[in-house]
Amino acid sequence: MTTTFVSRLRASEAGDLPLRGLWLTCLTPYAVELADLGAVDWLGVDLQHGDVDAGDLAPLLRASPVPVLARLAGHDPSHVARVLDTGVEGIIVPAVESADQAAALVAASNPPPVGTRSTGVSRAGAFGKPQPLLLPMVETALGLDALEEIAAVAGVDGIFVGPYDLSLSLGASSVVEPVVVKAIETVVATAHRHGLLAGVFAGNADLAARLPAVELVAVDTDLAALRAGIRQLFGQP
Ligand code: 3PY
Ligand code: MG
Repeated sequence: MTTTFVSRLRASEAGDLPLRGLWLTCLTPYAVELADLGAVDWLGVDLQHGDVDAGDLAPLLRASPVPVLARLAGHDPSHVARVLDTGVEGIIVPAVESADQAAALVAASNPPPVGTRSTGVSRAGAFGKPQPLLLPMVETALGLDALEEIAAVAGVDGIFVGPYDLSLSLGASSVVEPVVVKAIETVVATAHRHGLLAGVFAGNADLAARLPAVELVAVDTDLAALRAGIRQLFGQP
């Protein structure tokens, strides 16, 4: 892990602010190029929800002035490889619930001898980082139960929390219920104890104010930013 982005992430463990990302669900490369992303540290391109597909990644990467992480649609090894082939800085993988799943993701992300990822002509070959980050998401009760084992899998770089799915899975009515905030604290403390990065999707100012120190925070979505900007422009409360 030798990229500037990763060095900045590591440095942020020493007490700097987290690197703050915008979660991209619908913006086109044209909009990314022209939006003012001066205060944004990274883009999290969401391939699970929203309107963006793996085929949109290469143009988004060309347009983005900041590092791009992709949140995958699932665990399928061919999807993992195809996304990594675009040259993203890392992948955030939804709902990882066991060490076996985490190990399968390590295998899907790495060529032999570490894994089974095929090699071929790809954008990553020309522009990608040698070792993109692998960030499994813990966002279910099962994932919480398997947290120690997931964090201990060699090749996992960090754990990313999805508070919204986590709150549903824990039967909480909101992401700021104490049971959810406590679970987030546990995930972050466990990741750090294993020497891993920790990240959280916030999407809510009250939750952001309650978060423990982490390296990566996805502040909110592009859609939330658009809605807020349009409301503000038109003076809508
Ligand atoms: C969650 O909170 O469940 C997420 O996946 C964030 O996008
Ligand atoms: Mg989720």
